[in-house]
Amino acid sequence: MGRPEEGLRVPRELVKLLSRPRGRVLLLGTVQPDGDLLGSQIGLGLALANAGTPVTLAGPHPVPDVFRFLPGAALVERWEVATGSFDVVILVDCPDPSRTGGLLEGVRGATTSVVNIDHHPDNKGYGTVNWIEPEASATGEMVYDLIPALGFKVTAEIATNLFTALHTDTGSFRYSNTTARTLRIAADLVAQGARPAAVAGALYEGRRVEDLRRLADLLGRVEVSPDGQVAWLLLPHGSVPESFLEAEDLVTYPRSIASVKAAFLLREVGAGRVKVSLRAKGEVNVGKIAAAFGGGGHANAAGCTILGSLSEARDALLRAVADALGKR
Ligand SMILES: [Mn+2]
Repeated sequence: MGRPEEGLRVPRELVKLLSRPRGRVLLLGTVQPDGDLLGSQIGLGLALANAGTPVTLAGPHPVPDVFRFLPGAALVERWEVATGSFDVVILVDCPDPSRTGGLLEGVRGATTSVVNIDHHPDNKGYGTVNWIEPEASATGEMVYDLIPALGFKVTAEIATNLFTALHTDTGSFRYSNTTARTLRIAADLVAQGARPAAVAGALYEGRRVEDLRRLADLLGRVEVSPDGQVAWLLLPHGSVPESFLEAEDLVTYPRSIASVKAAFLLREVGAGRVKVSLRAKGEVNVGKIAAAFGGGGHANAAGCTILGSLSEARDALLRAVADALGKR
């Protein structure tokens, strides 16, 4: 099987910059890296390394346990501070440089080329070269087209990383961003060595017994609005371990209720700060709601941080969703 014919147009300056990069090259991640970010970062990093370009992979947070199965995950260094500048810094799936936790400022010298490859519609365009494709289901789809455009090969290890990127950002090929092209790319990645059952097993069947019991307890605490259109889960500070949150996409459970049009997960992360994950099914644009609170994201998946108590944050979001549904 060949590559899907309707590939993305890779900007020429990007091809020029990355096919034979000069100097020190860094692939830089963000706080709370997800499967799309890591799969894209490691997949592109391996492709460059295999072609003879030494690369450094780093990010402000460690690779979550659930993604340690990715071939090459051990290459990703965790940096608290940046030590010295790089000539080329590549960011994937990163809409806002503040998500690098200050690392981009630390590695960006006067002549550094910053490459910004992303599918978030609200990307801030902070790169020297920006390639933004909001129609792509995952940044992994873009890297899939970029690697052959650079003249590099996709190995089984790279295919596994990119397949995981598509798999996680499409909710296992269930969400509305899943297109014929997404599935053709996934099929091609399987032909090139990605193993769907192994990826799904690593992502969803690695629970410990106590994690399953914790999940059962949390599902019992999902709340639903009287009209059934909004559902949410409140997590008080310190109530759930970080590794559990990284492995479980908890907000998908309130979203899974038939009548629900918008769902959110509210997580108290410290004194008066609540981190919010928002999900929708097409009728409500949660990217706009998140943006109103200083965050951002996609129409059906977004996030923000709200200052206040859990109940204050919940009430503010319920008002915002009611507005979006035209109910006030
Ligand atoms: Mn993504």
